[in-house]
Amino acid sequence: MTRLVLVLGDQLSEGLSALRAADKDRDIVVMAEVAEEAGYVPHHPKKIAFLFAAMRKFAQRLQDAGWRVAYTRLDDTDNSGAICGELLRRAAEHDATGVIATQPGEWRLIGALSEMPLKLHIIRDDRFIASADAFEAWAKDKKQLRMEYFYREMRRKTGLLMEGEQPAGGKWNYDHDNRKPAPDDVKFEGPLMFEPDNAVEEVLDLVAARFGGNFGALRPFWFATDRDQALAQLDHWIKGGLTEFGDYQDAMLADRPFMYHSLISLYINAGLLDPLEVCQKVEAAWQAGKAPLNAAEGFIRQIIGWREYVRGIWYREGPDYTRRNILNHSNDLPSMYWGAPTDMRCISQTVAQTRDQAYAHHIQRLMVTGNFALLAGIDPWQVHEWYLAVYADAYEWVEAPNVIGMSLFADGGIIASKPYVSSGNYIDRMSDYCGGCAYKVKDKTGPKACPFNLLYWHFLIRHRDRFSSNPRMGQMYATWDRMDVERRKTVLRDADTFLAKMQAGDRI
Ligand code: FAD
Ligand code: DLZ
Ligand code: SF4
Repeated sequence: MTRLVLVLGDQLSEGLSALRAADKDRDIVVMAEVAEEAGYVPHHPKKIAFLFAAMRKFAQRLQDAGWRVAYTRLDDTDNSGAICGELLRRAAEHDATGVIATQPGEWRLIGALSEMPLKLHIIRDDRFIASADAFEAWAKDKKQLRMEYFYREMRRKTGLLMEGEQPAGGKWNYDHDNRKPAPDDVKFEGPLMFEPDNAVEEVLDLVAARFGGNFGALRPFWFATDRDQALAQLDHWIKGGLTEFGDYQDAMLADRPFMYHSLISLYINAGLLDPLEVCQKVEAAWQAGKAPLNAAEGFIRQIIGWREYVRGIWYREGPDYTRRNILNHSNDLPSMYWGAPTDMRCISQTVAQTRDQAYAHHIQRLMVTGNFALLAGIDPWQVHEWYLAVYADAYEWVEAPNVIGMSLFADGGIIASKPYVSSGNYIDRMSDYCGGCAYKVKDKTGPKACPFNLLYWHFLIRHRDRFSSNPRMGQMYATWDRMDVERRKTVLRDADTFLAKMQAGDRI
């Protein structure tokens, strides 16, 4: 009997568990560009184009390898508009009895698939190193799920950067050597930019016609759209960017959006690169003396540590995670997140870069747009939808723990032991944004005061009951308490004025 093998847009791996479980001679691979997936948030046009182009090329690759592929293009007249609709249509067409699928990375889709009137066999996505069971076994008796300890398990499990039972160089974590302030210049030229071929051009025309109104610049389009190109980007970065990656991981420069970052998350998340192969290549570069240990360790930690950890949290916390809002924040997302003019240079730079590239690096996401959203009390659901839409690497399994948990503390501290909040000082130290800003980072009160300076205290005071007993935050409250009473009143009053302006939709 024929079965259908579902391959989603972020499952473009030849070794996908669903493909391994299927039979080339009798089963049919189903791939579909559908309005529902392209529209559940207003995805950045570059993200949609990347996925459609990569899906088309992957389908061809499967066909070349002997698979029968039923591929639906977005503009096919009989396109039902949804993954489940396409499965039902293909099942009727081919008289198929059931569906094999690798577990999707969004609860929304897991729910929809399980309600379909077809026999469904969902298989674990073993592109992740830790299975849900392994994560649960690690998590179950712990009061706090700290990434660092999980990461050590992953090091032992993979053998990456291990010397027998011991971590290479004697330390598990070299972050102490990382996180230097922004350098004057960046020696790495940035990611490889691929010229669109005819197949990509065809997709770009389609996306321009159907999604041209979404936030984000479609062109110039330069993403890799197949595995060979993605591998070329990885090798290019290992040669040129890895050495300095650790040192300047957290630094931001207005005219260098990519700094020393690898720009591979979108390729790993879509399945074009395998996380373990990426780490093994980085380890090999260190072993060959081509990269320092602090850079190799820092990078490998992001992948087998953070990436695996957030996936584990996403699955463990379940479908309601994206609705968490422990701090009861309810302000609307300001229009500056969608490109409306703002006087805050750090935000306007990060948003402009996001609009142009569907990319911002970790610290821009965490300490600029995330930090502001948290301090300004923005509704986490709206923030979540924004991040899910605007970044080319965003899928719920990775975006939600980073946004709801790490950035907004809306999960009550499952991921972060304290909220990632800072005044303008941090941004000033790590970037060149503040120099050209209409606000003054040194001003703590008054009309020119950096909004981060005002909102930082406003946030801490709003949530004093929750955070003052946190051992890592006591110092912040002690500083506040030592401040002159009048000054404290002025800070809170100016913060209120700023928030009222923001709420009224005025330019901030
Ligand atoms: P590099 O800086 O070169 O890092 C190397 C790799 O490590 C990345 O490619 C990625 O695979 C992995 N990585 C690093 N940090 C994380 C992390 N916190 N979680 C998971 N993987 C990580 N990453 C996504 O892939 N998709 C998202 O939707 C996403 N949303 C985020 C939202 C917020 C608020 C924050 C703070 C972080 C988010 N991240 C997300 C994590 C991180 O910002 C991106 O993985 C990274 O910026 C991708 O760029 P890069 O490939 O150049 O990464
Ligand atoms: C993000 C996305 C988009 C924009 N379009 C499609 C699509 O048309 N077809 C498809 O199979 N997948 C798409 N995706 C990725 C899915 O949304 C993703 O597989 C799920 O959200 C699970 O992570
Ligand atoms: Fe951002 Fe404040 Fe610096 Fe302006 S002064 S760039 S608002 S941190």
